[in-house]
Amino acid sequence: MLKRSKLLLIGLALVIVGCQKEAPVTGDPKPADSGSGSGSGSGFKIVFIPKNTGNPYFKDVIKGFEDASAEIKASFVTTGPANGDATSQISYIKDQIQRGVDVIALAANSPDALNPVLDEAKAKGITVLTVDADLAKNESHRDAAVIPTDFSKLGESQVELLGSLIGYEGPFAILSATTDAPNQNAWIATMKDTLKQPKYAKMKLIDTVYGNDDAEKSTTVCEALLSKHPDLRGIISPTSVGLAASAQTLQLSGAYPGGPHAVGKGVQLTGLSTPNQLKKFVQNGTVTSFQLWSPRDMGYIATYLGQQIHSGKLKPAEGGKFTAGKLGEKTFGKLNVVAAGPLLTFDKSNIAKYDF
Ligand code: RAM
Repeated sequence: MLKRSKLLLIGLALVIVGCQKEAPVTGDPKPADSGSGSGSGSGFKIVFIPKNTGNPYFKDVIKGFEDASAEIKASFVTTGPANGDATSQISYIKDQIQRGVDVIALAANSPDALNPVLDEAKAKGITVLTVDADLAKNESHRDAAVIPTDFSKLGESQVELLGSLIGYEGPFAILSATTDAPNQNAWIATMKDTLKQPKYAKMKLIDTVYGNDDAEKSTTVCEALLSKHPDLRGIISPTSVGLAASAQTLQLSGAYPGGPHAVGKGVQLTGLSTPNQLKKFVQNGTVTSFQLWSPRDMGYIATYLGQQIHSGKLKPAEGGKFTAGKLGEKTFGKLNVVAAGPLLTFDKSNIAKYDF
């Protein structure tokens, strides 16, 4: 264990150095069409507020907004807080109300802390969409939601994936985003339900920790998990930041299956992240497989949806349909939720063909 702790310390130092190389993060609004000269012809203004800035996952969501905004000649900007705290988006939403945008799309950091400011936006005639993370049990404070995939199946898919990697047996932990994150909390709840099925009776969830969608914090909590539970068989990290940081930590610790410091069969790490962030860890054997969807499609669909609701052409209602540009017809589910696309599973056999 001593060796593992020392390696973890070296790992932390490397991860911090790695993080510092990232592009500087700014909370200033960024026009999507800057430089291209296109995308603002219609006067229709849409803003996307991610959970936090500097997360590659949201950069892909933003690309989708940019693609669709260029097609419909909307003026798109993105702005957001540096961290994913429950209340961190409030001042950004207020600023956008002041700017007089037509649509505010946001990945919510809290299921309920934003209710008053979103009501203020709606009262001013702004269409409010949640994208990626919805307002669980507070859906009346937005007009519609675009979620990445069918959430009812996600928790089960993640547990099944880890189960298949560890022979459906052994202690495992969850390394999540923030304690308030509505999407991660919904998935964790369905993971816990799934564990009640007899098939998973020998898998024991022994710890749930939070890396706040921050690479450094995720590294620290992953290191702590590895040293606190030497018999750990698996980690599910259903956050793109958490999974990438954990993969780096696990690689440096050597505790992955077949690694130089693996205890028994080693730790299987899985969860949700972008293929580009995880590619090297899958190719070098630290991670066997993990999942995600297309973040870009979500932003693309939300742009078309926001425009059609705002223009009055579309009234969201369960079973109702609309056309999202090149992605074709989409249907509202319960509570005006639109699921963007399928859940994808990545491993050595297919990861090279994905670039996002
Ligand atoms: C992080 C965020 C986001 C989630 C992905 C999988 O980027 O928490 O909300 O959908 O991970």
